[in-house]
Amino acid sequence: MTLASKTRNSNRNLHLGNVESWEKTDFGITGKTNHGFFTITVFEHDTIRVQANQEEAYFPNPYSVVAQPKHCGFSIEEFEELLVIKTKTIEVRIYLNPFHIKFYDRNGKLLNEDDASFSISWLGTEVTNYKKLQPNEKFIGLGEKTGNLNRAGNAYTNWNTDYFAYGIGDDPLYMSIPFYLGIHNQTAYGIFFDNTHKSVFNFGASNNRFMYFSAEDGEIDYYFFHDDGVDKIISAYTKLTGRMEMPPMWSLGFQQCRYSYYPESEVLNLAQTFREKDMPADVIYLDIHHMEKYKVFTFDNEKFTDPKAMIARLKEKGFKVVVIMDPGIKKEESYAPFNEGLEKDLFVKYPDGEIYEGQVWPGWCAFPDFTKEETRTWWGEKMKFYKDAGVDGYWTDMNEPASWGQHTPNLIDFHYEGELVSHRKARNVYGMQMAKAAKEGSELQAPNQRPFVLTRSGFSGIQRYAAAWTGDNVSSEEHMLAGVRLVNSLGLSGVSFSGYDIGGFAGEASKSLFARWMSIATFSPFYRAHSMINSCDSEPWSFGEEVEEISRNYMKLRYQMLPTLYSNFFKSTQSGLPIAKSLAIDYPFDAKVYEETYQNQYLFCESLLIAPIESTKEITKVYLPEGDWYYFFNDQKYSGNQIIYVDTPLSYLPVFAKAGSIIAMQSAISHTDAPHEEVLKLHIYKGKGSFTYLHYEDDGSSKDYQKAAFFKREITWDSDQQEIQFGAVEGNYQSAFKDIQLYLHGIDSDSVQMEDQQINGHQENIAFLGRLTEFDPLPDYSQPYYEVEDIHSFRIEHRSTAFKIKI
Ligand code: NBV
Repeated sequence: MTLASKTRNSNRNLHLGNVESWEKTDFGITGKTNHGFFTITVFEHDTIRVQANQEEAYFPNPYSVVAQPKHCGFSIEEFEELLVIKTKTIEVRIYLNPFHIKFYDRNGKLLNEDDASFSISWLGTEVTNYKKLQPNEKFIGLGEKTGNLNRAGNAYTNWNTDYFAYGIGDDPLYMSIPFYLGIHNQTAYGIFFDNTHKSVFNFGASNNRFMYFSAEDGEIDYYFFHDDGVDKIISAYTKLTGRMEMPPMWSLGFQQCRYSYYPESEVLNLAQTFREKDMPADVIYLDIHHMEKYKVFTFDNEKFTDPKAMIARLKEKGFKVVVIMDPGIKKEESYAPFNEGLEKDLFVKYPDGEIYEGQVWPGWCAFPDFTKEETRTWWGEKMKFYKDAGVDGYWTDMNEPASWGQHTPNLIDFHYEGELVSHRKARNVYGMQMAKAAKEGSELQAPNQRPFVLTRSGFSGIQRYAAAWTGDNVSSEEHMLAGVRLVNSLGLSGVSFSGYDIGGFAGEASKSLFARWMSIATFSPFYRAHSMINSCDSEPWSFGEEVEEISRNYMKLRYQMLPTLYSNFFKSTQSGLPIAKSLAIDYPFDAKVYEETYQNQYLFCESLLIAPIESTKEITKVYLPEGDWYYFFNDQKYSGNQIIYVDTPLSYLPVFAKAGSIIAMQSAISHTDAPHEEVLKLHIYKGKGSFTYLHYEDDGSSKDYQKAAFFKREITWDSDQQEIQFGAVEGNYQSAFKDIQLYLHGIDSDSVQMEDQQINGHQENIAFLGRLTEFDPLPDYSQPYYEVEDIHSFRIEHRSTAFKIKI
């Protein structure tokens, strides 16, 4: 028998082949090759979808994409062996023999091209798209992945995995986001590979020919994004997969967790200690010991005799409670959730109909099939149990799903919105669907209250349902910095609200490590300390007086920054851009930002450059990109495009304010609901030209902002006119601020003119170390470290009409 007459050899690469026929569709083209089928869809002017399969049907992931293709005007030209689709932003060249694609911008610059010989291929069921490596191409993103900011030369697997105490180079972790950006030749593009099977992204590891993305099974279904700017590409990706909704204000405050706080008296003491020590905080977590035998939807009545009364007392002190929810439902005859799940057919099953059981904390458990709507609704109804006790937020842990043994059998069935698929296709979306159930459950129980869900596992689109944290990190200097990269990478991949366990979950932090971690995390979107069972006390006062004072000062700074932080969260809900922004977003073509020494640096809330540094270092190099920068603690001005040395005693994290930015602050408060002084403190850092800060306020907790109950306005500094313009207010919510205090950084003036009113200012040592202010990062007994530059400051009345101030 000749090779050709045998059935196909699944151990040899099978290319999609030559195009045999094609036709136009409403949104692009579709066609047949000698080994399969393909469809190219113009989703938007900046977004092209490419699908290919061996059979004439596609089985798209129903979970990640929330947008529909839009008629945006495109053309199709036909040449010999080539079809060209043009939108106003992208040109797609589809070569017919053999099938391969090249993407160009509208100036004819090559963005991305298939390896012509292999482009889309199969090896057995494994499907791959091979893309030629471009000269000096950098790769960023891919969500929760360890390693360097630039992923070139490395490969990564997407397979959601419970990984206790992972190493800083280990992969895969808990969450998979198969979206990356390529940057080369002064241009950038993005690719989202929408296949939920275990997938691999190889950015030139072990070869110098191509990068590829492949999945164990399923089809090629990817979205190609291009526009001018990394920011616009992230916006296009999040337009497709959705953006976070406005979280409750309290979830931006400091959060304290431990595995686990109990009994009741310990939880109450913890809350009391925060208040007595004047350390602002908003949230206390109840980890798995709050349950009876680790059974979800129960309280251990010995440890917590009256959870409702306890939570009510915590609320009086300004604390919210977040409870953990693990997916495993204990197999126990008298346990209602188990019986209901059986009765209503809500659990994951073997193909012969028997319930799948795996072992987790409660022992042998059944697993709710969160890929089924009925299960998600049922789960949400069960959450009444927590709502009745006064719980405000939910923490979905172990939702990879994790189980002892870590090898869930692949044959088990998941509903997958009716498709009925195996674990191979469902695993990566399971955690996201549990988070969805928790979010919708919270909304079911309290319809006008914004939900807060924290998740460990997720997939593309998870940002619509939950904040994320980076799982079981370790108390080490390297982990602290790796956490920053993980959060920045999540931000590049659509997940704006994320953070890491401050102090490290596994192991024990040294005094200095904890202090430094607290200061870095002050500039993290999600701000929570957490530690492992049987580890030493890890509250911010547990490491001695100096660490306590440093922590307090940074915690207060966080609460002072809330107006800016909240406004930035709002911006992120609109743009999908992160709050902690890797420098690769604003400076993608600056090679320095990818260097190992500087790759951890990022912009927080657009205006502050944070340079995370180990607690053991007394001095560090910082790379200041293009522009001018003011050292945050004394206003010393530096020009950009240079490397500077900065002293880093424990109390001073290297932070620089960007020249050409406005940072809005308020007085320090003990929790987000506590009253402030009603003065909006606007710090204006002089830079070139004009720049705008979008200020946003609302009630911080309800959904009324969706019905215009917000206060939003642009505040612009115009260098040429030497004036600050307060734009018209949008929305019908009243600002919480009665006055505005202006702080002019780098602007020399001792009086300002507001309409016909002359306002005289004063020189003030407002930088954050002068003893005069509340944001002093230094412990009380230490000497000021820097000389503070004088800064002009003026108090004016806050108005809701548009107005200008002449400097
Ligand atoms: O629920 C206990 C822990 C939790 O504290 C941690 O944050 C999770 O990542 N959980 C994992 C289960 C076991 C950890 C060893």
